Amino acid sequence: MSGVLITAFEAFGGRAGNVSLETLKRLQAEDWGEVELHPRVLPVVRGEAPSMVESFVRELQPTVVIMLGEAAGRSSITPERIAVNLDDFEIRDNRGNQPRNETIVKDGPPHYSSTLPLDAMVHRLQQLGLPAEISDSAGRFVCNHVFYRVAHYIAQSGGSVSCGFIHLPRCLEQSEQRFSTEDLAEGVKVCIKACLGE
Ligand code: PCA
Repeated sequence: MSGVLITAFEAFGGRAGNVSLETLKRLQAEDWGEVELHPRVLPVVRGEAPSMVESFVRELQPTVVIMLGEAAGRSSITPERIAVNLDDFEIRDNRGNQPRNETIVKDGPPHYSSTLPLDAMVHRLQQLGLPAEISDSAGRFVCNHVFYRVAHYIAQSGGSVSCGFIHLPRCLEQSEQRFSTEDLAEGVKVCIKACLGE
C-alpha cells in the first residue's frame, strides 16, 4: 500500500483561515481506496513545523510527502521547483519569529529540488481545466523553510521518499478567485495520483 503524507498549514498573518487547510479537510473526507493518506496540520512556525514533518516521516514511512501552503497573491496552482537555504520573513510567524537573511541549515546546499513529477502534475491539472504552472520560488517564509528542512532531512537520511511542495491560490470562499476548495482538492488529488504513477 502506498503511504502519502500530506500536510497543510494553519492560518497566519492575522488572516481568518488557510486555503491549504480547507483543501486538506476535503481530501481527508474522500475515499482513497488502496492509497493510505496521512493528512497532518502544521503550525506556521519556523523550526517547529519541519520538526513535526520529520517525526511524521519517521513514524509513517510514507513513499510520498506533499506539503501544501497558501500563496495569497497567486492565481494558479503552483508546484514548487526548489526550496532555498534562506529565511527572510517579511512578517512574523505565529510564534513571533522574524529572521531576516538567515541561513536555514548552516553548510547546507543552496537549494533542494522537488522530487515530485512536476511536469506530469501541471499537465494533469491543466487537463482538469485548472490553471497551473511550476513555480521557481516558494518564497522566503515558513513554506520555503519547511520545504528546505524536510528535503534536507530526507536527503540526509538517504531515503527514497518523493518530497515536494505545492502552493495553492486563495479560493472562491476567501476572495474573488474562481477556484472553490472542491476544485483545489480535485487538483491536489490528481497531483497525488501523478506522484503514485496512477
Ligand atoms: N503560506 C505561507 C506559510 C503558511 C502558508 O500557508 C508561505 O507561503 O510561506
